[in-house]
Amino acid sequence: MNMKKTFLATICLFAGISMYAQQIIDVQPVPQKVTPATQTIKLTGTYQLNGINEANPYASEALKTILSTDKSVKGGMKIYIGERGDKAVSKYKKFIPAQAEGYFLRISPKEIVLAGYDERGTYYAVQTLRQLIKDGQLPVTEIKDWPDICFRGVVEGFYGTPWSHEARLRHLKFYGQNKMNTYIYGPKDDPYHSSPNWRLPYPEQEAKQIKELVQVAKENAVNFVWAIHPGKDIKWNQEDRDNLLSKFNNMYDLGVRSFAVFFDDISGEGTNPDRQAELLNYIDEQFVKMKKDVTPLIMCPTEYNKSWSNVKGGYLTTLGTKLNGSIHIMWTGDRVIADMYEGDTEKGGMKWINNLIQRPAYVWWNFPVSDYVRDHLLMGPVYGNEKHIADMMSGFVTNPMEHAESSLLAIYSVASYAWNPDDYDSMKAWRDAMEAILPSAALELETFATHNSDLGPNGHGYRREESVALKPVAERFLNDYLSKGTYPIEDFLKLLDTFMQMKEAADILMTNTENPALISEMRPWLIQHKLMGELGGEVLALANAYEQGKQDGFLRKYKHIKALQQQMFDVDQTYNQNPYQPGVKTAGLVIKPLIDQTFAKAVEMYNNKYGTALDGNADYIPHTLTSDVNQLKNLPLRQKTNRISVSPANEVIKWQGKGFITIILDKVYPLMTIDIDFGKPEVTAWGILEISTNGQDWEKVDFLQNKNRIHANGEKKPIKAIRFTNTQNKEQEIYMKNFTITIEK
Ligand code: 14T
Repeated sequence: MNMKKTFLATICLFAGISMYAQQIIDVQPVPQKVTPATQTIKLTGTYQLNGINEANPYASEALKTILSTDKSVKGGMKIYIGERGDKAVSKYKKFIPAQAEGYFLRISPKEIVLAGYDERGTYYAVQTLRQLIKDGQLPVTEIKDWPDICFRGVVEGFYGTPWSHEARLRHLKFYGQNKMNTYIYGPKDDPYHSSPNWRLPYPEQEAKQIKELVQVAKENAVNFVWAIHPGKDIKWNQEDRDNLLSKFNNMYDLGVRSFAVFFDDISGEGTNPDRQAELLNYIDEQFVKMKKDVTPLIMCPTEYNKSWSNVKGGYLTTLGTKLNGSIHIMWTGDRVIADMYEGDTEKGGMKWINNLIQRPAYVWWNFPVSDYVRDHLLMGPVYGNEKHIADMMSGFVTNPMEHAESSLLAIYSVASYAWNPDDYDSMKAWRDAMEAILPSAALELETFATHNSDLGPNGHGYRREESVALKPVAERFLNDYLSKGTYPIEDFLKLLDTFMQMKEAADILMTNTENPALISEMRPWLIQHKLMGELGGEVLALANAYEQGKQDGFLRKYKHIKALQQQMFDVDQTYNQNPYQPGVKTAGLVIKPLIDQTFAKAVEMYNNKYGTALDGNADYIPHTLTSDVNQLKNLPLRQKTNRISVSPANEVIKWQGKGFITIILDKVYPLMTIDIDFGKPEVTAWGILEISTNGQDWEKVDFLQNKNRIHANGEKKPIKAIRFTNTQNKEQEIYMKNFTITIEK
């Protein structure tokens, strides 16, 4: 520093200003326009608060909390807060971006200005200010900011245990802090949301909680959207119209001012688009527009993704032409689980759907929802949605996991994406999120999350990257090891370090007390993760013992590895025992295959050299599934003791004429029973069940069907394969609810 600068810095210090090379303005979501800061100011502790009583009261409240004072002191640091049109900020009117929810924030040695385009804007200005305070200092800067997507938030729309009331309260606060303005309440398992009770008012206790949620949402600048799911049994008559309106009025009395009607996941009469449109327009005209303070309706169509829609059938076109222009239509993309892209009107993407529905779609993004891969925790970075498509959607909401606290990781990134997609940085948002959720162990959380992001094979075919930095190392190591039985020492050491880090991170997280709700959700996966790290280390030690020619050392490690594998199996069989995808899977994409293959190779080499017959199998499933039915062929197989089953899917499966599904066992077993549930009666009319002893010659099996359940007795016949075929030429629509083979082991 030269003399002049020192002098200046000294003066600044006295004035409570300090000079910095260039302050980094670190705000999430990334603001649209920021002037870089070259100096900071110190918060003085006394403030002259101008406009505090006219501004959005929740913004004022938040400001007072941030400053830890509600006193306005003459001569204190000058703060101006308010909305465009308020006296306190009238001088700054021309700086306020003309955008809904936009704001102008100025921090200068003279004053702090928080000027919103509207009430939300002011609230967001305060949230930005909150993020900028570091160690009692503020950067001198000007920010002009606004959201690129109108509605940003979360739809609690998954199957499984709905979030607790406490979790929802915590979430609403988090949304406000991260500039999300929407929470759509639509848990599939709330009977008052769906059939049979959608017509009835909530019981007292639930009503009270919803009232509280609405209030807390309001305090945090969030629209609480209450969704109804009436399509399973709705009658298209005046009585049910009245029922629906009276339920909405009921919810209105609890404070709800935003509404949605979901027609997803139904069949029969309820799916009629003309009727749906008539009903929605009726609600729009008789309720939404009459009330004046109710926000535009949102609807989820029956054909809510491209793969399920039949354009010729005209469902979406009908909604597009008939639904009032103000009604939003939700959309999950080209498939149930899909990322958003611009596309075109022919092939798919945003343009495709917007063209049909004649308005920008309201995106329902099915990530990180894990209700179809419940043995996985999805904690990886949020990526995949294109950046330049903000003006092609009216909203962007994420459907999260039933694990509320763990979902905040992805929600944080979605908040960042939906506010300013152009400046969204997936990795930065992900790391910042960990800092926000678990500051005391953000690095350990990153280690854990790095290896808990992929979903594993699943019926929707949606996958995520995992263990990205390690992947090239793992590939090189495996390549060498499997082909030559040797490995580069650097790779060995890098892997060893990774396995150690996994163990450390798991231990540190398991004992963390900063965020007990998060840790308790993660606990089964933490236990499994620690074992995986340990297993990895021991498999490397095994490889090393072989290389060194240490037979005793090898056998010792081998024994330990078998014990660790058994423990991991036990964890998988003990924790998270839901009926869909029970168990606990971690690090499944890169690390587990690496460990398993290294183990198998080391054991194989050992067996060859010493003439032993040690078992080098890890826990992979030895049986295989084949099918020419698209929606069946990727369904994973599972084995639990002596029961081998096809992983069930939620969706309607279109099973073409002559289509088959075959399960081939690794060897011949005595067959005990076969149990199938395709969610349909009278399957005999179109399908046959066959077994084979050699995988080539087939024998028909008679089965009994009771309602939807099919049961066949195997009489301990030796079998190698089982097959079910649609013998007709006609397509069948079924559900894969259950397909289980019980063998004698
Ligand atoms: F309404 C929708 F936009 C939607 O996505 N609905 C469900 C949602 O509740 C669920 O959490 C999500 C992920 O599984 O996907 C939809 O659920 C399904 C998916 C299916 F394939 C419901 C039925 C299905 F057949």
